[in-house]
Amino acid sequence: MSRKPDIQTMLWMYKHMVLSRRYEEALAEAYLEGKQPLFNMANGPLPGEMHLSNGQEPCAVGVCAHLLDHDVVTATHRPHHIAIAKGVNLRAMTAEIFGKQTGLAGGRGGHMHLIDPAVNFACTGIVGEGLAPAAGAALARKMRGEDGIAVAFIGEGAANQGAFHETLNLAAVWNLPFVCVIEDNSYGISVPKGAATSVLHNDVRAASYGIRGYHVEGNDPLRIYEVAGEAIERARAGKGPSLIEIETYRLAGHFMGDAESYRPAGEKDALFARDPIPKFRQELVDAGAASSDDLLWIEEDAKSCVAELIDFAKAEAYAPVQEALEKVFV
Ligand SMILES: Cc1ncc(C[n+]2csc(CCOP(=O)(O)OP(=O)(O)O)c2C)c(N)n1
Ligand SMILES: [Mg+2]
Repeated sequence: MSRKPDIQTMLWMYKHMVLSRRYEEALAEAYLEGKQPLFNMANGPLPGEMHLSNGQEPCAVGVCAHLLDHDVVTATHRPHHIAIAKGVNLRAMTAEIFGKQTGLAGGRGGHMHLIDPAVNFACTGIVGEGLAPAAGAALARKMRGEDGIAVAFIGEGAANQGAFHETLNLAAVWNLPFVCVIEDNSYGISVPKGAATSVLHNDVRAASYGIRGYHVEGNDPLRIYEVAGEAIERARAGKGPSLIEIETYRLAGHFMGDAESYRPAGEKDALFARDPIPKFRQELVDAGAASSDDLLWIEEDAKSCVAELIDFAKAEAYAPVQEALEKVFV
């Protein structure tokens, strides 16, 4: 049932991993403007928290490579890699992150609240909050007899929220075209998974709801692609929801400014040694899927695309102060 991606898809996956990484590097640089030497989160062009997803790119591309614009994706407070892989409008997304009025939500949402109806993508800073709306979207598609499935990305910490269990229960009862993807990066802020979750892998929880559970090791985009392909194909065929837990890792802190003192000595070095981007690049070369020209072009294209996005967003205008309370709950 599951299958490996063709060369075009592999290149698409690699390209979006590189774009995501360069995008977050540029955001990190802009984030630190005005925040040094003393780190003050309120300063600079990007005030507030910033959660980077570097290291977790394989999860986004391995799943989103199977999705179409009309499929719904909800994501988390760590959304950039998923938004990029889902095809969110990057100019409007970057303007949103910089708080500008041409942003996806008029600059009111910031980096944790990106919404792009054109590709059915939304994310939220509330842990576990994307689950029920994604299942609701799946229910709507089923009731209307429309094509399309819904995927909720969450962190492993969110699998301990009530919304996780309630959503999986109803998704199973209603046999929804729904896939829950858990990005297990081992930590919820500073809390290791084992201190918050009674089972080693959350996919075993799928059995409680009578749905299919998958566990993916290795942070490997190709393996994720295969497993997600099977789950998504089942959802499209009316065979019901599934749960995929992917072992991944974040190369950065929980948010920028995190001292990461909770990590065991040597953990960061070990993670960087397993960085999925150079690993995938080598696999593409070994498989004859990419020439050095292809790889150079992908790298250069990502860099110039990101530079253009940041310049664009910085130059955009903020919403007028008198409109600050419009389009928000007060
Ligand atoms: C309902 C809710 N509770 C607590 C928080 C504070 N909070 C933000 S991120 C986070 C940890 C989330 O961990 P996980 O789901 O594993 O995602 P990760 O940050 O590892 O990507 C917490 C507790 C929140 N935003 N929402
Ligand atoms: Mg986590």
